[in-house]
Amino acid sequence: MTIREILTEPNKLLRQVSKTVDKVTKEEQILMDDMLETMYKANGIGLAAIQIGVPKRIIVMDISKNGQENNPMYFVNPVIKNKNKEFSTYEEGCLSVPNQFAEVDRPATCEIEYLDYYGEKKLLKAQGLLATCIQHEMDHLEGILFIDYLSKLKKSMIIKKLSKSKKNSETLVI
Ligand code: GNR
Ligand code: NI
Repeated sequence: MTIREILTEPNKLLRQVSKTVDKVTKEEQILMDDMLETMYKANGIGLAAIQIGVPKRIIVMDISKNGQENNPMYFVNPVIKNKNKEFSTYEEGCLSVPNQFAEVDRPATCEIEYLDYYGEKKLLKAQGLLATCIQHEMDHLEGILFIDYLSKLKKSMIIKKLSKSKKNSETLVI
């Protein structure tokens, strides 16, 4: 397994719409293994393939608590079948928007149809953090980041901060 670099905003690749996977092959399984390892290393609870620069409709997640046994979840070509009319609010973060957090409203529950690690069709009924996280990840497949739901001012402040810290880290390398 390989740890891959996580792309951070601003980066045009993160705005790309990811492509449907024809078939879950060994190649996709290796990608999912790498994504999971990369996500664990970064202390994240979810990761979409585009965050490591691969525009495929693939997501990995693990929302198990620290100290609990790992519970990796794999989603290929996920589709939302049902969304609650009621919303709930979570403070979200994103590995591609480092160190920035903000409250986002999303449907409180949802049902997702997807292919699992072995290419088998599954249905997941999600609520709570699971529902929030899968919706956050599915946004990545459309090139959407959580900061897109914030006011223009908040969003531009965050992008400005991230651009600055990117510039600074470049300077350190030189
Ligand atoms: O690690 C993550 N935590 C998180 C917290 C609240 C809502 C969504 C998330 S997903 C995020 C990892 C990530 O960026 N996935 O794309
Ligand atoms: Ni994210």
